[in-house]
Amino acid sequence: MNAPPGKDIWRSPIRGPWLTSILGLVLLVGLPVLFLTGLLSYAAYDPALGGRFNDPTPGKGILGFYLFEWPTRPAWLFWLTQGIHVIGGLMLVPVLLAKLWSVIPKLFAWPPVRSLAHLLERLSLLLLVGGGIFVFVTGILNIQYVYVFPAGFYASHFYGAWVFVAALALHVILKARTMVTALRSRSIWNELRTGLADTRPEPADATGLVATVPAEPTVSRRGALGFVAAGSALLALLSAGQTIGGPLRRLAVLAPRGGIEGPGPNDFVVNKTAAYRRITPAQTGPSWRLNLRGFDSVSLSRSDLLALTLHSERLPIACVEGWTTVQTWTGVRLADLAALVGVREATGVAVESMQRGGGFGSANLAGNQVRDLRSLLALRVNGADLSLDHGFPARIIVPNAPGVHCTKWVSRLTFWT
Ligand SMILES: Nc1nc2c(c(=O)[nH]1)N[C@H]1C(S)=C(S)[C@@H](COP(=O)(O)O)O[C@H]1N2
Ligand SMILES: [Mo]
Repeated sequence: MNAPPGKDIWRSPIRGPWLTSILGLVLLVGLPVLFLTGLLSYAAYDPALGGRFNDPTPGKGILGFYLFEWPTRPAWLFWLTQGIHVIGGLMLVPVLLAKLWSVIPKLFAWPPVRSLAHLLERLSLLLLVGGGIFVFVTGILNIQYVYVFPAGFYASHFYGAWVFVAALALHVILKARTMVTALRSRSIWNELRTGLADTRPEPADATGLVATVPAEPTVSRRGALGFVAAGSALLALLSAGQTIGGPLRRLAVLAPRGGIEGPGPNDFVVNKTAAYRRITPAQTGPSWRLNLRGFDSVSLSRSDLLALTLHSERLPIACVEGWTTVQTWTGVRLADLAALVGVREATGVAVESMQRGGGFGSANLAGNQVRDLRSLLALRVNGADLSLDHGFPARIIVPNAPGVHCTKWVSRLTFWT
């Protein structure tokens, strides 16, 4: 075989099929977990709503084949699945980078195309690497508060994930045998006991990963894997507090809304402030009314609402961006509000807020969410009136719903009969 230009640049003596395969194995376990929790997130965001949608993206019809009625129990399920998705995703970043590093020489494989099969394989790698980078970058940008998605985050990340997973499935099929052979070629326990002095290159083979002119080792395989694991652990430590809470919250420096929670009743994470969403004092003042529609129409002031039967529930707000906060909310049951306009068994509700423009000013909730007796139009939190930033005069709280459906500054509820 002809030598590719510059092939001898890649001289690390630890690069080889075993190292690539062990990193691949971690991804093979981790990526399906991310995919499944991601699918669940999307299902929570856009549950079966009987012909109505929260994600209006055209064409997601086919990919939405699995959507179902997202349950309201257990109340912490979305908290858990989304926490795993976001923290697991961050933890896989060092593994993904190490995996890419380990196969760099393949980018320069020579000749670039050997056969039709080889061409197809390389094209699938383009989708695999491109798709992988795309889903990780869109996910990280979103949790970092950087919204730069022309097609919207949900659509971009969701479609991207399907492309990535399809390419991944093909890659796994094509590489399964090589991977099994490579993993059998060395014992992980031996590697973890092998220091720098005894580190030798893997035998040259057909994978083209092993350096033809290996350099002296500067790190053992154990050292390299330890470095990757330490990177993952550090990312977890600096972000997990935003979902786990407690003292860990102080450590969540990588989470812009991890935030320290104060003793004040309203002193917990705010996602979008009233000022950011251009909610004016006039809108939230005494002239505010809640408009209810069902079989009848009713308009209620805040004092009308406070005079209804109030209920308190301790429920989380769990955001798709990976943070969760649990608070005690007090307000009127959505089911009671539906009954006020003559709707006994609502099949859902369209929630609208006073927000004009920007995202998340409205949401559709399914019938099971309206009928759950813990679902509230909250007026108070932790014994105090809601603050403006937490949605005063009234906001939605639904058990196990993603935070994005806990609409703030609500002005109208239209119950589906
Ligand atoms: N009207 C309106 N309601 C909204 C939002 C918004 O941008 N506008 N953001 C939602 C999102 S994404 C989340 S996670 C929660 C956060 O609630 P909090 O700011 O009270 O913590 O509010 C939800 N309600
Ligand atoms: Mo959110």
